[in-house]
Parts: sequence; structure tokens; C-alpha cells
Amino acid sequence: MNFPKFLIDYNLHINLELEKLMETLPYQHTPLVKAMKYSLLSGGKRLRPFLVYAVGKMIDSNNFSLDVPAMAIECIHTYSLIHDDLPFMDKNLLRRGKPSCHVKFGADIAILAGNALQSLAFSIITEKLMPEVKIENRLAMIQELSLSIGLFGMCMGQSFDIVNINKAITIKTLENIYQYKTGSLLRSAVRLGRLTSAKNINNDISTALDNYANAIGLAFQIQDDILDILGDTKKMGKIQGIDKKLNKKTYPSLIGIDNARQKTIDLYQEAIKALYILKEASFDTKLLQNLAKYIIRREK
Ligand code: GRG
Repeated sequence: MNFPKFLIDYNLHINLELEKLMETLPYQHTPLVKAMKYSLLSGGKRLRPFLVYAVGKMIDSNNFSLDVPAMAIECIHTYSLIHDDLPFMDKNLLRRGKPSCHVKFGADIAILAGNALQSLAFSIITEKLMPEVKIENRLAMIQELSLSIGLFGMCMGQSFDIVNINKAITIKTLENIYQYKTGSLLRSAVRLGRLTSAKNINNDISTALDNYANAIGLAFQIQDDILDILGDTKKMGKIQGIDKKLNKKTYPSLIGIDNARQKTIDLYQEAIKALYILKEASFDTKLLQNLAKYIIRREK
């Protein structure tokens, strides 16, 4: 499958699956469910689901089974965006081209919508049909996600980010913040895709996939920093300059925009190198290669 077609087809597919999922929820007319649907179904690149599908297709998983972790990871991601936008966090008024969840529904409902999306992610992994996925793999998915979004991942990253506002930090500290805040969820997408496999994936392959994920995770966040300076609000659907306004250190603010760009290229090459082991084991890595390129070239 060619890459542009993959992006279009799987974007349509995941959006449809998420819509169907939201329609199954009770209490449709409450502000809580309306806020959950408003944020989850308001577009977004769906990069994390793409990673689940790309890994799953590469290892020959059942397409039907991939929908569940793909939806779960997008629910978690949307929760993190809702909370990240709140007045006590990054204070974003615009998200995915629309007023942020708290602007539309109020901070109280927005907090609850984020919480409910997070728990929905876990409940669907326990109950939705995933042909050929072993029970122990469902459990491993839950363990992976719960570790990557809490104290050992995203929330810790966000807190590192907050405590370092207004401080002089090194590149190493910044990379650490990014690996926690953004990288851990992207790595989870890759790991969840792998866990849908009915086969045993050996440790070398798992490690190679983790190396790929770590490289694209960091590249993704650096590109986000670059777009926060050079991006177009209309294209991105969010307001630029937030990092500077909050006095957050970013890759371009520490080493300059050209060096930051070069770093994304180095990380892209690192990601491609990590895929060699998979190629040698006869996996078709084209989708993952193209996703890595997409991450560093994206304009939104
Ligand atoms: C628990 C109160 C509380 C808050 C937690 C977890 C959290 C707040 C924030 C997570 C950190 C975060 C949102 C990092 C930013 C990562 C990032 C660059 C997000 C944008 O992702 P895209 O570009 O967005 O994939 P789309 O809209 O395309 O899905």
C-alpha cells in the first residue's frame, strides 16, 4: 500500500471506529459525553493510531484487533490534550482548529471528559473483541499504557516540564522531559501494535521497535517545537508561540532552529537504522520508514 493512501484510508477508518465507539456510550445528552465526543472526534492527525496500524500490519496482525489499541491510544492522547490546554496548564484556547474543550464546556467538565476518556481507553482493551489476541497480551497492553501515561511517563514528563519553567536547563534534561512527556505514549503505540500479534515476537525485534519509537518520539517533539515558532495557526489548528509565552525551554531555544532541524534529521536516520534488524528478519518496514519521514516533515 502506498503511503499517502495509507494515511487517507486509516484516517477515515479510525475516525469511523471512534465515532462508532462514542455512539455506544450511554448518557449521550449529558455535557460529559458531549465534551468527550467534541474533543475526540474533532480531527487530529491520528499519528498514534497510525503507528499501531503500521506495526500491526507489518507483523501480520488481524486488522480488526488493531482497532482496539488504536482507539485506546487516541482516547488517551485526547485526554492529555484536554488537560494540557487547561488554564492551570498550557492555557491553550484553540485545539484542532476549534475552541479547546474547557473553552466550550468549562474547566470542570473538561477535566472530567479527560478522565473519562482515559478510563474508556482501559475498559475497551478489557472488553472489545480482538481476534487472536491472547489474554496475557491484553493484560500487557493495559500494563504498558498505564505505565507510559502516569508516574513513569506522560504525567511525570508534564510535571518535569512545569518545574523547569523559567530555569536554565541542559539539552540532556530537555530530552529527558520529552521522552517522558511525549515519547512514552508514542512508544506505547508501537508496543501496542506489537502486542496484537498472535506470534511470539522475539526480544531483538521488540528492542529494535523500541529504538525506532524512541527516535521518532524525540523527533516528533522537536518538530513540534519548530512548528510552535514557524508553523501556521490555520494549518495547525492551535496558536503558535505558547512555549515562549510560558517561558518554556525548547530545542530551538537552546540550540537554534537550524540545529534543531538537523537533530530531527539525525533522529530520522537513527529510526531508519533501528529498522535494519526488522528488514533482515524479512519484515516490510516501508510504512514505518514513511511514518518517520512524515513526522519530521509535517507542517501541522
Ligand atoms: C493529569 C491534570 C493532568 C494533566 C496531564 C498528561 C498531560 C496533562 C499532558 C501531556 C503532555 C502533552 C500534551 C504533550 C504534548 C505532546 C504533543 C506535541 C501533542 C500534540 O500531538 P499531535 O500533534 O496532536 O499528534 P493531534 O491534534 O494531531 O492529535
